Amino acid sequence: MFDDILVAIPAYNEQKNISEVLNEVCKKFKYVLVVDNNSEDQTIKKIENFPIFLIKHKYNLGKSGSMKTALQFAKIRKFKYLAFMDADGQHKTNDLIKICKKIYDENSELIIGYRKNLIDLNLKKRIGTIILQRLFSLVYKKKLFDIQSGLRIFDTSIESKINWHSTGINHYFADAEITCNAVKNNCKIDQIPIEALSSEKYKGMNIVQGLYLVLMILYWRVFR
Ligand SMILES: Nc1nc2c(ncn2[C@@H]2O[C@H](COP(=O)(O)OP(=O)(O)OP(=O)(O)O)[C@@H](O)[C@H]2O)c(=O)[nH]1
Ligand SMILES: [Mg+2]
Repeated sequence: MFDDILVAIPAYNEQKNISEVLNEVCKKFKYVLVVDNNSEDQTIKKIENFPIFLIKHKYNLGKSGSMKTALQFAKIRKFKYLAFMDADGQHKTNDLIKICKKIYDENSELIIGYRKNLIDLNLKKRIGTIILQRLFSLVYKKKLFDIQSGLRIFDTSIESKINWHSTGINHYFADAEITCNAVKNNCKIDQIPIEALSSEKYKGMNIVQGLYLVLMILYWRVFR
């Protein structure tokens, strides 16, 4: 099972979390790729004994760049599906399994794991997520609960439909851009609830990035 799925984990300075994440994921998935984004800590050392694919960026290309690398690798190795999960321990392997099963069952093109425990997020993040969700529904005429969730899986054949450009300071926006492009191009999308750990130690977007994302959501709707 899951032999046609590549699980990609973009990682940047995750020495504290990456071993635990890989411990769980490698038990359930045969093909796991870590894209190290030129980490300055011991991330690489922590993963050297795991049976995974590893690509190391010589320069930091942002999360978006790591996702591009993963997609290129998945296409070259002919994986039908590409799943993403974060390296910081916020996503659970059980939820990864759920989105993978769902894409098999529903024959969807994109499955997004949405954080159902928004209540656990701090007030700033909760309000930000709700505003984004409302704006998205209004502009794209589709109800999705968590457009920028990092836990997702898609069929690699939709590559040209979801092609994302977020780089530089908005390198966090790739997930949201993929979602917007997929909706605009009528991809078959489903979503399922997931747990997502959140605490003060997690950085998240600041208010300026949040406002920037709002503008980008409008821009993608009009110009893509
Ligand atoms: N910050 C950052 N993260 C990267 C980069 N490249 C890959 N990542 C990984 O991208 C994932 C998500 O990054 P986070 O900074 O946790 O962003 P987030 O999960 O949206 O925000 P939080 O909820 O605050 O954790 C993590 O697994 C990072 O290791 C990068 O260049 N910068
Ligand atoms: Mg995180």
